[in-house]
Amino acid sequence: MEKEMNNAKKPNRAALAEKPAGKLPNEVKEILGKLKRHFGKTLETASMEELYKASALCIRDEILDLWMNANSRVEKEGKKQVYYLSAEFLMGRAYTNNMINMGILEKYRKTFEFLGLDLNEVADQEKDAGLGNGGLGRLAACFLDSLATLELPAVGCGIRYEYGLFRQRIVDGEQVEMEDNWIEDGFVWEIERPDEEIEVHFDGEIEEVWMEDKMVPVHKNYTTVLAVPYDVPITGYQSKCPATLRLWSAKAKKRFDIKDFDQGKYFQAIQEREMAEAISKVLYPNDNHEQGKLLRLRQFYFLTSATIQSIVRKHKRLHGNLRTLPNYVTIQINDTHPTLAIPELMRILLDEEGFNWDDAFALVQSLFNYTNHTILSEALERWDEQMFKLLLPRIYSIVQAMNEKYCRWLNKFYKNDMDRISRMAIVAYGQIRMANLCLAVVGHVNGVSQLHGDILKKELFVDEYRVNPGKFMAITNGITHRRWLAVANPGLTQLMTEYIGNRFVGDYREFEKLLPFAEDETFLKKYAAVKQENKKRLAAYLEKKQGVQLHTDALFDVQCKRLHEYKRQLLKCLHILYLYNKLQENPNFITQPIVFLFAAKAAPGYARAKNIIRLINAIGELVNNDPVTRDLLQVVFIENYGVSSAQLLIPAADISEQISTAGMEASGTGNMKLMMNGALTMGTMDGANVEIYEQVGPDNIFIFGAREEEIFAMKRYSNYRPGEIYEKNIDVRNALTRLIDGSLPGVSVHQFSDLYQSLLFGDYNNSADPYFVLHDFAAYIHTFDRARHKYQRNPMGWMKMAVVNTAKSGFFSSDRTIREYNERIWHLHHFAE
Ligand code: 26W
Repeated sequence: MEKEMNNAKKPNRAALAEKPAGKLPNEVKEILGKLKRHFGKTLETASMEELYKASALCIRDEILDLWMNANSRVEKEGKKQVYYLSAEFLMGRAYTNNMINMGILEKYRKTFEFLGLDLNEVADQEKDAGLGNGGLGRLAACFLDSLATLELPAVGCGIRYEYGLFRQRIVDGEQVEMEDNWIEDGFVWEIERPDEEIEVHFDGEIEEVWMEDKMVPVHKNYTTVLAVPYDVPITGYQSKCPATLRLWSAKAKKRFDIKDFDQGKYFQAIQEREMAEAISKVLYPNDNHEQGKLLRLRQFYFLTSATIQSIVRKHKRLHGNLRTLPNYVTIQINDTHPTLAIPELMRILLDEEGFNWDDAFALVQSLFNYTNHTILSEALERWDEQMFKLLLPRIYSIVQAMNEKYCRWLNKFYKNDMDRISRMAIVAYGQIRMANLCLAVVGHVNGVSQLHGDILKKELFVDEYRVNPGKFMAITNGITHRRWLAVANPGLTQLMTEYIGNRFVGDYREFEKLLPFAEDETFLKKYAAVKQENKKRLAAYLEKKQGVQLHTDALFDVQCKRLHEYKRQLLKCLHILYLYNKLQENPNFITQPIVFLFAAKAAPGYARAKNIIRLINAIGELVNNDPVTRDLLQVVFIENYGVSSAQLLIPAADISEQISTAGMEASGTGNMKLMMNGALTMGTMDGANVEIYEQVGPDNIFIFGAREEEIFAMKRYSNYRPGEIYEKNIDVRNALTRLIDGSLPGVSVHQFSDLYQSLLFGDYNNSADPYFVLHDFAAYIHTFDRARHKYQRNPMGWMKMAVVNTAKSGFFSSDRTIREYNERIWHLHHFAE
């Protein structure tokens, strides 16, 4: 085959199609076979998309061999598995990633070369699986990659949303949301399992019925929704134990009773079908803001009931007795969204398996663990008690019973401190609080960075911490360096391989071997050249997608993440307005060209966040067109930020903006991706930034702004006065004034007055500048100045810092994170053991 391929000078699909099949390389023959069987096409007639699918199906075949073998061994040998329950899995594309993990990337690159095609172009046909909003969903995806790579038996369970997170367009500077029907043309990696369908019951009422010698609750008049699992094999690097992503899809139950179709019932039947199937229709696009919608509660019960029933069913088939379940299964709850798994398992144990309360509760306690991902109070999941009771009557009565026992137990500790106990209760003031339910039950509660873990103990869950300190821990997040380096940055991967070999792909500890080369000038030059190529790659993408021409010789400053006030995209906006103002006074105020790249989706209902997007685009129009600034400053908003655009954007960055108000970003994971790809962090001491600082040391990072304790104190004593900063600091005043004085093109003077107002005066439910933007403004300006001077005056010194960042980023591999979860919580054995 090698010879054949090398001989092919100018490959041409039409010419190849003429060739007798016997003469073709094996991979080509296989692709041809898939084209024929699945699409009735030949090489000549197939579209790029069909070529992508045909080749993906070939790759899938190779994966299926490993996966089926691993699954049967895990069952036969009774290996313990982790079930990672999550409402979101932000997977992105699988194609190139799978090829790297399977060690077949070069083989396929050559195959496509032989066909006269570029592998990257084929890979571009795949739609992103965007079944998540942001950090929490992407973390779940990185974890699956690491679980598979470390060969720890794992199943991720989620919802097969027909519509993922909306696609974002910018029209006249504003965000417009469009549907993401990612599954419309088929998803090649999944396998439907109709034989493992599960019934989930909603609504109705509970009746106590006398059975044998006791009263048993019986659920009557419920409505049934079928949950159909679709399994996706998740490869790991050189792994013989792929993980499984099991996504549940909702289906209406077929009506067999002809009487149901009597007059009148026909309409109702179809309506019920639509209601049932609405459950897995669409991912809620909110990030960090829970609205308590009925359909969302239905989604979460659907996910958790189907998952728990399938775990129970499988365990009974293999081992008979549910009392041994904790020897074979451990369950991680990704934030509170899948918390209903807890009362659902209680229900099955009590109502169907004859357990008494104490035995059932003990079993449940040893099975579940909970990860918290946010301390924002508006993100904490609470349900209206009446709504909950109507939708899930039996689950409600179990939660009530849990609450009673928990409060009684708390009363032993906090004697008659009713205020505190009602704050800690699961059910109170007409609401059901899911975080409190988790705290009352699970074995371990973890935060996602060291700082976040401390805040959980000292602030958010302080009362629970006093009762049960041993439960709390912090496990710092990570990212899979396969996707975020090997797939996203082939240039750097190749360079690293040249210098330290390729073992780092499977072993994150190898990253440090790069450290000595931070002193090696030849290496630094090559590293800089890779960065430059990545800037050009991004520029080509943006030119094609948005018709924008990037200044590729500039410093690239990148802020990419969900749009949220606490992440302070507004601080960046004020910074750019400040530079604009200074340049108006003095056109030589800076001489280093800077490109400011923003990428962010705002929740469709979050008006202020959407207005900040409008502001970014208005600032872009101002500075990109002003003759004084247009050669020095360029502001670009990248549309439709998601996993695939992140893979292009992150490797091109010089500066990584991580400027959240201290204490508010639980961890951040974009910060890790950017660091690994050699961007220097401009950051507050927040989330995992603190640990990036510890890894790279003060000389290789730019830290500024109020610390968490200071923010905490200002909030507590209500002594923060942004108005005083406005009075004293003329730069703040001038930047802010641009928001309301008609300087910004394309909008009315009133467009941004809400932003101005919120910073200086606050609004109906907030104090002025609740995220301390003005407080940190001066420190930010100062620190950014330091960074741009360094970049300009000593480019090789900058590259040296960048290399230190890459070399020290191994700690942030999710392989390290998963190892910690396993050692401290799950205790799974490696597949090979
Ligand atoms: C709509 C309600 C809602 C509430 C919270 C939706 C989504 C959430 C998530 C918990 C928000 C989230 O993604 N949190 C992020 O989790 C990441 C992974 O741990 C962290 O790195 C981020 O700091 C945190 O914001």
